[in-house]
Amino acid sequence: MSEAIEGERTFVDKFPEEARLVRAAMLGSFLALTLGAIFGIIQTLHRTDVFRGLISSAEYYTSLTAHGVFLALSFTTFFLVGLFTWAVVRSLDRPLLNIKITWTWYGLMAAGMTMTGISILAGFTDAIDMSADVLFTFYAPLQAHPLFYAGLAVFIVGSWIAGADWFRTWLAWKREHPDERIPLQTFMVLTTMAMWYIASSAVAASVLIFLLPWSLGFIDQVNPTLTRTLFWFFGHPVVYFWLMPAYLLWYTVLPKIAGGRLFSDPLARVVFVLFLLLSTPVGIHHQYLDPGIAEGFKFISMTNTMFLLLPSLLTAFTVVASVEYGARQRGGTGLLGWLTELPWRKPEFTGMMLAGLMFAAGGFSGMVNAGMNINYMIHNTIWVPGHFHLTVGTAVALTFMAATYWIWPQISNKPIYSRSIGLFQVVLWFIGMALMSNAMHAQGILGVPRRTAEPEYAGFDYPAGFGGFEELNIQIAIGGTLLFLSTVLFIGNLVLTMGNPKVSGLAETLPPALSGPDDAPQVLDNLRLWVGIALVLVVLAYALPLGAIISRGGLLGPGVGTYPVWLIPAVDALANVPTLLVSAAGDAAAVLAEVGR
Ligand code: HEM
Ligand SMILES: [Cu+2]
Repeated sequence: MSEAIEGERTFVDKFPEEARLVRAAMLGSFLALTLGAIFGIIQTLHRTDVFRGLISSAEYYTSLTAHGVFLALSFTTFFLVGLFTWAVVRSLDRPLLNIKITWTWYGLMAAGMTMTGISILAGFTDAIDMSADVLFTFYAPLQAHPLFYAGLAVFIVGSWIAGADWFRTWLAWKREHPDERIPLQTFMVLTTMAMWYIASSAVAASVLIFLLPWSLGFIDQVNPTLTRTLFWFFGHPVVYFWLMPAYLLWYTVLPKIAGGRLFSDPLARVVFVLFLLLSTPVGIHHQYLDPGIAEGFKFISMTNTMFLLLPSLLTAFTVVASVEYGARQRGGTGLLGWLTELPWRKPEFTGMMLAGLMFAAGGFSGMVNAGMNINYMIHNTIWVPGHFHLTVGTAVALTFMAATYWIWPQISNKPIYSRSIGLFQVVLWFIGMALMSNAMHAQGILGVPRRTAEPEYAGFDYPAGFGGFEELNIQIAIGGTLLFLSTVLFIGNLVLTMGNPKVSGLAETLPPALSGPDDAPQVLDNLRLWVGIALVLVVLAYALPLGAIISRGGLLGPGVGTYPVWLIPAVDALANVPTLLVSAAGDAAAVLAEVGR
């Protein structure tokens, strides 16, 4: 069944240096996954009161911070920088410009995440006077050790250099191929990174200008509404930063595994451009309940959010059409009969399909989150983790795990240790998540809070509905346990794979799309235009709310003026500059007049 051709060169044969980097990035990602899953099972058993012996309830928040940071920020980002490196080098068919720069950004990202990780984990011991139990959203006035923020800054700078590395490689390719369209995978990487530069600039500003100086004691307070708004300016598009690599796999790899070809290259380009344009000006939809932001701005953000549905619906259509084409190529017929012709025994296929299915469910609960009025019903309840374990926790995480079964042999020349365990593992994730996430949604509707070590309150009973609080707790605990076991199987399988001997004949090629890039209007490849429009939309969505937040709450909180106290001498000096210039000009004129006489 495999279309691997004996003798054809794999990615690692062609680009050994780049393959090493891709492996290192993915291993970093899987280390974060392992740590995150350990905290995941600990906190699941803790909050459901199945087992509270491992951590105290105060330490719950350290565990939750570690879980959020290691999984949402570290696991996802390390995997995607590996994937993007593979995608750029593979689709341009040329090596990166300077592998030393590549290792530099990898080193910065790894160092940054290590710094942040240490600051969080130190919270478990009294031996070191350091903690960062601020959760992955690090809202002020919760304050972490400076190492936490410094690590985040270093991590983000590393990711910026990574983006520059891929842009430079593409520019070099473009000089060699002046009249060609940007290859689809590279196009996807570049649009994603353009979005990432816009989005991450806000969180970098929040960390470097406010939170880091504040935790170092240089400034006394910050404006919490401002730092939260800057966080969510980044916090919404970051979900597309995780999702777009999964889309890259669904568009370019999944159809091939299904035995077909991508249905439409132009449509895929349109989707990525739409994400670049629409994912940033919507972050305020995470702040529907924040005071200090006018309702009108929240309403605009909600409207923009609804537009974001479009590229996801386009994706559902294109990906399903491509898979159906593959099934029909393999002899599938009938309205739904073609489904039986799909390669369900391949973990990479089944994993990605189940991930896509869960994403659809996540889309529905996401619509509830996005509606300004129904959001009030589920805000800050366990419904919200129920939602994003379907999206980032499955659509993204399960796609990445499934893709590993396909990509790892090509970046290492080692066949997967056991593909049957792989298949079992992805199905187990699906079942575990169906249980855990469904029960979280149901508990949320009963009003059970998220981010709470002991959500059962003395003398208070939650209303019953879809099963009571206790019954749903059991479902969450069983689901979480299955997820943890699935992670153990994934990591174990990979470790055993690394011990396999190298073989040849593992190469896989990606076929061109049915409707190729030449059918796409040239303007789609005009990245400058799209970045320009994206920036205009950001200004339209954020200039007024940010202005209002700063004028009402002060740049550094109420009563602290509009700039940091430690900047006062510099600002005073700057304020004097015009006066000095005018008097200097006056003096000069007088001298000139004297000379001229
Ligand atoms: C091993 C499987 C997993 C288990 C058992 C698990 C369990 C949980 C539970 C029970 C919570 C809610 C805690 C609370 O609000 O009190 C939670 C929160 C969270 N999970 Fe997971 N999870 C798993 C995998 C993942 C994955 C793969 C991701 C992302 C890629 C993820 C990202 C998050 C995030 C971002 C939070 C929110 C943290 C916060 O509120 O600050 N989880 N997880
Ligand atoms: Cu959002």
